[in-house]
Amino acid sequence: MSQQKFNPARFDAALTRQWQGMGLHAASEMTRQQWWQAVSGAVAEMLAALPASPPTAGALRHVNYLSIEFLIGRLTGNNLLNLGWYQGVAERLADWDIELSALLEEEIDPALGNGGLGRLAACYLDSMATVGQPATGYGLNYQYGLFRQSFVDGAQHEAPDDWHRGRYPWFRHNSARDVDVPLGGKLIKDAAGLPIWQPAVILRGEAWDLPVIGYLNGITQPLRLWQATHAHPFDLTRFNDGKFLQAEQQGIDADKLTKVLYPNDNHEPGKRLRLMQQYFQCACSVADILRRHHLAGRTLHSLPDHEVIQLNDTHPTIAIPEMMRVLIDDHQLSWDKAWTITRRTFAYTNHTLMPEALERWDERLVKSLLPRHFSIIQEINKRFKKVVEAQWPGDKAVWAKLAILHDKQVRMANLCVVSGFAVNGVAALHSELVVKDLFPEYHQLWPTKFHNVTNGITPRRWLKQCNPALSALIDEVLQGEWANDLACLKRLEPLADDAAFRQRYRQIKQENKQRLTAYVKRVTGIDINPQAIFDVQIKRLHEYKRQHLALLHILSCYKRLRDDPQSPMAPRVFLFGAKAAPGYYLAKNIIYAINKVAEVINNDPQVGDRLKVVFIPDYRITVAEQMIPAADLSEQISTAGYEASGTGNMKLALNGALTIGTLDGANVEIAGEVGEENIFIFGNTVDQVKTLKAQGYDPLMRRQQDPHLDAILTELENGHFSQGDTHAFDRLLHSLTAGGDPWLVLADFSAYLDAQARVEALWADREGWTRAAILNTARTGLFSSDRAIRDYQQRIWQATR
Ligand code: 26W
Repeated sequence: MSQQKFNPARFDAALTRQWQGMGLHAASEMTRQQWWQAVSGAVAEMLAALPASPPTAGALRHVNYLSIEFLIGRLTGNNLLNLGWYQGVAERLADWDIELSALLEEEIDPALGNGGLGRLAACYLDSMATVGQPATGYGLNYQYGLFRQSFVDGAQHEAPDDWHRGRYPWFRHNSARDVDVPLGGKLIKDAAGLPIWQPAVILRGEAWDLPVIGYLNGITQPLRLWQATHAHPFDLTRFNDGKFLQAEQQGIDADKLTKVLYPNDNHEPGKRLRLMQQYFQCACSVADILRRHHLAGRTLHSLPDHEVIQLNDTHPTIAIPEMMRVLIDDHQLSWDKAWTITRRTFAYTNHTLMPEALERWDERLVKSLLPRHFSIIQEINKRFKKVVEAQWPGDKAVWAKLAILHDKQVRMANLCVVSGFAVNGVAALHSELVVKDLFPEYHQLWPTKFHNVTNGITPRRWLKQCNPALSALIDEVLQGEWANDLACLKRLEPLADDAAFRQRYRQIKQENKQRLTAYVKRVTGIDINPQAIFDVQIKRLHEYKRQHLALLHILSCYKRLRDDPQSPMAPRVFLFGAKAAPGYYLAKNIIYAINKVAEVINNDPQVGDRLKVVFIPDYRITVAEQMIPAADLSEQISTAGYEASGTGNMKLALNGALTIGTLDGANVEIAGEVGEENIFIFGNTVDQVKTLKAQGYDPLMRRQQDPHLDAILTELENGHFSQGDTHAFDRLLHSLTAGGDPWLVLADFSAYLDAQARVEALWADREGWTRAAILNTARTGLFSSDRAIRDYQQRIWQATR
């Protein structure tokens, strides 16, 4: 299939229908927001009228990407770019004196995810459509996305993000795909002793589709987001036989089910509503997959030949027992047949090693909401126990690790590994640790089940769209398409030695910095110096990501400046973007500390514009798109072994920021690609972290031995940055000292300062810095999500198994 040309006459007609539908008499009556609605609605209508994408190409399995989050960001600009219609639409709008790029700012950013995992899902959909991998994304249509963040006297405040999904022009309610989903109730036995599930309530899942558009190839595939309502709301029979009342008694309320995205990252508090969300998403998706399979006239046995279900972390694990239930109870398959099909259909991606992030559900909760699924999990567990017993006879310790049901809990990751045909980590180092530290015994049982697929990012959004000036320069010198063939950026390498090219590259970075400077002024009122190093740390707020290590560096710079006002320090702007989970008090205290330190530094006349600290509020995809092209330095400073991959690191390097980072996640591979002279690596390695912890690491000793560090911490303690309040940063300080510094912030502090000194030295050599930045762009083509999807195709989704 090939690209569909933009048809201006059709666009005009569709646009007219849009403003007429608003009850207006002329296009000129539209407000700017209405213009955005109308243009998006018109393009969505034209898209819907295009011929359907070709059916599943012969050898490729259809990928069903199940994810509880899809952090898609604004769609209108991206869709126009992928359709190749951006110029055409811009020109039509110019006739009305409307500037397309300004209009795109009207779009609310659909924030249906927390962080990396959700954004990765969005990049993968983009790439699957682009490389021609048939796929459907399945998620939930939350009414409230990730909370809106603001700062009140430096402290994070959360407000609901009601993103008006009801009026989002890209949505299509595909009512033919709506499904009914049972929930709650009890298990009884039929005459033959077979279990029958009598659910308490039937919910309706409405299929709300967003188009995922391949890059210039005419392919459109759905992202299907389920939205819960009551099934048959006016069905009196059901009302009279007590179904609604029963549902109410069990606390099941369809209207609440898809109301809100849980603002959790790496921690699952075991909430009943969250489990209901997970099940609802899985039940709707499994029903839809099977319906598609039946409609194609295929037998159930051939399901794994045509379909694969990729689980984006463990959140959609309940799809496994749901598939078993449907095959056994609704289609009367034997256990063995159902198990063979299920085992060949599911694959699982792990995104984190942190124990608190590995989902576990109380048995009682699972049993009360999903009695039939619980009995299926028990059976899987029982049968698996025999496998373990055969391999490790009598070894209770091994079973305690491998069991799916343990300690009155259901361990979702174990269920995934036992039931799926593939398990993968998301960067080379992470995949190695998945095997060595997390699942060594499973690996012994099934060595070929384990894979690595290093994450990737879509170059369409993360270069072409967010950095148009650099894209135009690349267009000019490469003279060909690169946005779907990112490896060819390698051809830029020789230009790193070309002074004229360096000048142009630097000029683009400078303009991007100026743009960000204006944005910072608009949203924070702070003036920053666009000539300074833009030092950027953007990611969820978490101890392991160590925004507090960056804070210590800021304090160190500030102290140096005060101790020696003549110090030759390069001017720097520290830019942060991060949300903290609302119940994660230490993370919130770190935000507070950064904001309080910022207040003092930014208002110190002695400092002037040599140091500025800016915490940009409400970090989200749209803000990332402004910050990434303007960054000089990319902070990737997690404690080694804890950042599974990182993807911001890839976006920043591709846009020519140099990385300062630990040997963690994909940083290792980025270093391998860009070359060690073009990246600032520091700090304890995974093995050193393990050794330190085993030896009994003592942060207080570090403090005693390092007077500079001690002075900095003392200033945080003594109220210098908090108007005399000596308790303002208690949580943070406790964790760094008496709390044992679990993330080894103090252990890496001096190595971090040394690396920052290397940053300064290279910055002083403008040409050398620009050269390294160009090489970062040229050498990060590997991190395209197109490559990642091809890795999944080759290593995991192969047509036949
Ligand atoms: C509520 C429980 C929970 C547990 C884990 C919520 C969310 C998670 C995710 C695994 C958190 C997450 O986003 N992980 C990130 O995934 C990215 C994509 O693979 C990686 O690049 C990041 O390193 C990883 O932290």
